[in-house]
Amino acid sequence: MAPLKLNTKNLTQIASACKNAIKIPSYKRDNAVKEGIVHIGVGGFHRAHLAVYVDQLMQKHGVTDYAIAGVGLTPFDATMRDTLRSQDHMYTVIERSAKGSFANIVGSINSYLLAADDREAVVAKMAHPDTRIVSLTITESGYYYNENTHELQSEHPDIQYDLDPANEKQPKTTFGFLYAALARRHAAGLNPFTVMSCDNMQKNGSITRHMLTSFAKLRGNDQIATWIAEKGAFPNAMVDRITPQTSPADKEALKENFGIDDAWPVVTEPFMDWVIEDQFSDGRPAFEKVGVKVVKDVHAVEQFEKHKLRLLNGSHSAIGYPGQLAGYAYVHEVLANDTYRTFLWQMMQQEVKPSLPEIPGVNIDDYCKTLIERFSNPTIMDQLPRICLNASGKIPQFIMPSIAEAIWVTGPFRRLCFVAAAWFRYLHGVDDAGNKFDIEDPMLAELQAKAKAGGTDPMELLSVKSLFGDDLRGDERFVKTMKEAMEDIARDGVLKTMPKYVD
Ligand code: CS2
Repeated sequence: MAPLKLNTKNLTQIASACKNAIKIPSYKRDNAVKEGIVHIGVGGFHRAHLAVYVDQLMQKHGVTDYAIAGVGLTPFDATMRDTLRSQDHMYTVIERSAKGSFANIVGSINSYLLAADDREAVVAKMAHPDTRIVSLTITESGYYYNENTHELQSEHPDIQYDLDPANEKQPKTTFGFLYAALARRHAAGLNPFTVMSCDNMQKNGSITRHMLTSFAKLRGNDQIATWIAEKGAFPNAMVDRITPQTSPADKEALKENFGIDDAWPVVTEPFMDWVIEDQFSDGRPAFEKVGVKVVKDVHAVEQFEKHKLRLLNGSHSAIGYPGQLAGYAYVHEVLANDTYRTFLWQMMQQEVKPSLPEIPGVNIDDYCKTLIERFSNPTIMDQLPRICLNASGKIPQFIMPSIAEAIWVTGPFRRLCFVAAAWFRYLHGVDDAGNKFDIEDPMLAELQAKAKAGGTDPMELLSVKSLFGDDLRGDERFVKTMKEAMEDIARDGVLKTMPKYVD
């Protein structure tokens, strides 16, 4: 039988055609529900994470007030708009592991707005009384956060544009939209919505709070800035689910195995996790009913964030940059190399673990073992270029803090330096076999010029203060280790060099 196009009309037929081996939404949608969450940045991760938790709330717990209105801020999001509209905003989540492939159709995204189509409509949606939460997956660069000063990049042309009162109805950045909508809610006597960051950043909520209140102050509106600071809520959170980019083969497999024609399904691992601080300014759904850890103690959240960012995302960087130089394409391929796997294990155990806080009930060694298993999952085909994307927002978050803490306690850090050195080499855009590859990074032009000027001397790149601050450059042991790793990689390549970094 020909595959059935995913849409509301075909839903029951899809379920019966695959003998109900697929979960479909049986809850109310469209005008029968309220859109309590507006989400900016509907990509693979959001569709495999928050939207799945909300789907479970709607499916199993009869929640009707927190359906999601998706928002896309970039022109590239037009494809997501068209795809979702053509499928009544539904899509398939395919979970893959050694146990097999499981498909769920998710219906928690109820509508979608592309900012470029109508910016005012996005502001109005956020300002609507039904909206209780605005959630974000806008990547590190979407926060305009200066890692060195910890302040908003107020000179950035996008922020400058949004700070001009003449543009208040036509914002460009997340903060422009949040500010315009919150000012409108303030005038209407509503509560501020909760701004819920779902990005991989230590203290993601606190950073969002600081960036937004700084924006409001610079906008010259102290009253709104104070109202946001006092009445607003910005929960910190640790989010986790490995979600590769969807490939054409994934769409074909869905047609073949489940008879579903979905223009943009999501492939992910079975594992998912979310720890969030219980700070909400205008209500929230009972996330804990679907397995989310909603915790009162902000320090506990920060500890979970630290574990996850430094062990999972840090290891991903260690797989990504050296792995791409070595010519690998997928995460599981890297893990199949014994030396490389040992390198990762020793980096986590000897160089990252010592600076991590103990969390009651969490065994770090078990956590590391689970990570090795998750990375080794060959069925999800997680792409190295995905892991390597936007490194300037990742290395300072995932690798440098572990190095800085190892420096303070004179602990070991040469493997972490190897990863940073591999990134510096990666910035040349050529792998160890001489093959060119593409790099996506908002700071690419500046960083690539410095990588080329520096050669095997790390000082050129380490002088980028917004990424590395001022302190690291002054540590002789660190600079020497970086230089050695850069020379090793330049001379012999990653795979020949790696045994030197394994005990
Ligand atoms: C990855 C993350 O892009 C990256 O750097 O490490 O997307 C990672 O897959 C998720 O954070 C897993 O929760």
